[in-house]
Amino acid sequence: MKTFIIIGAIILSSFFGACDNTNKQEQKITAEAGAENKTATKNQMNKDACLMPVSAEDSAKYISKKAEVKGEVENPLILTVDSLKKMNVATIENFVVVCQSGGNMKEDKTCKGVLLKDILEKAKIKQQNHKDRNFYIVARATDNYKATFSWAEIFNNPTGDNVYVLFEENGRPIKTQGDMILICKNDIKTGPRHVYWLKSIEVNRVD
Ligand SMILES: Nc1nc2c(c(=O)[nH]1)N[C@H]1C(S)=C(S)[C@@H](COP(=O)(O)O)O[C@H]1N2
Ligand SMILES: [Mo]
Repeated sequence: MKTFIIIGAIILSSFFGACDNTNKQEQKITAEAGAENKTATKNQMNKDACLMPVSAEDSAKYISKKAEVKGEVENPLILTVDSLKKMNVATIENFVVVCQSGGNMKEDKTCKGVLLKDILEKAKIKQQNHKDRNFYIVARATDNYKATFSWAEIFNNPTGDNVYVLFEENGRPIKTQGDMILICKNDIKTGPRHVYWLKSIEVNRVD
């Protein structure tokens, strides 16, 4: 009789144990679904934010006529459309801005700009020696939107031949996103490192 009771208790406890487990699994699945939903909502919100047209009022207050090149450089520069025109100007064809969410935001048949590499060579990064090459470069806009590049990307990688400061789109000066836009033509999604209202290019050394 005693044995039966013990066996019965074991069976019962394992049954409830299993139930408890199932419950936990269900809870976990519900939590995961919740997180996925949240990510989906967030993605949608990001997409909406990217698709939101910038009002004329906002662009008027954010437009920047100058872009400063500063930080760890020997010759700080102030870039303007006119100063860029005096440099080695390249024409870029069929440049498409693709948001991180996947949407096509803008297509330029043709645009004109100067390589960031040429600009930084003119500003001359303060390299103390051959191994002093851990710099990061921040392209910043007046609304504090920013994109980051590394020294190696610009000076020791094909990306260096794809990063431009634009001053003209489709044969016209850049108006609402003006005066200059920094782009990285070979990025998978070109939206994130497309910095309009460009106001500075800062060179920083990694400590
Ligand atoms: N200054 C600034 N640049 C920015 C942004 C911004 O909010 N401010 N948004 C970025 C995002 S998320 C995308 S997808 C593209 C959109 O470019 P478009 O406005 O030309 O379509 O610009 C990028 N550059
Ligand atoms: Mo975006």
